Amino acid sequence: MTSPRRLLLVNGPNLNLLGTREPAIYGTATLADVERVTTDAAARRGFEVRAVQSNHEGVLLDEIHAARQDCAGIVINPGGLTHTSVVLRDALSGVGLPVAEVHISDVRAREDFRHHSYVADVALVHVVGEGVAGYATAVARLIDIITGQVEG
Ligand code: CA2
Repeated sequence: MTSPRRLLLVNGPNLNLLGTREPAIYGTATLADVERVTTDAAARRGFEVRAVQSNHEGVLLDEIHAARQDCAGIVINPGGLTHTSVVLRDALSGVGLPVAEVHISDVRAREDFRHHSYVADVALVHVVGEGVAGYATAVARLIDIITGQVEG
């Protein structure tokens, strides 16, 4: 079967609050802006995007599992689950799709507890601290891997 030209975009807990608070850390863009930036970047390469945001870990797991059926890769900002969730990591590893991990803020320059990511070593692409534009970077790098233009 040929690889579907579709990506799953996953935004984790609290990212629905983007643009409403903490602009010094996360900027002023909203979740809708994030989804548009991601969708436009994918469209430039002929891919579509299915976007999900949830504050419930189980919903995110179900969406990741379902992506096996019809997606070629996953772009994920796991939010705070980045630093806590073995089950999210296991889901990503379990579906076997290429993963790009995105963080809007520079987690390396923030509190110590944000320095560890359970997702990092199951992701092939890491984009940190580029703001919302980082989602477009992640899409481009992930599609390069999916289409075989860069080794994963
Ligand atoms: O920098 C990122 O993208 C993060 O994944 C965002 C998470 C944070 O826990 C990670 O350490 C880094 C938090 C998302 C919450 O976003 C908010 C946005 C506006 C107001 C409140 C929360």
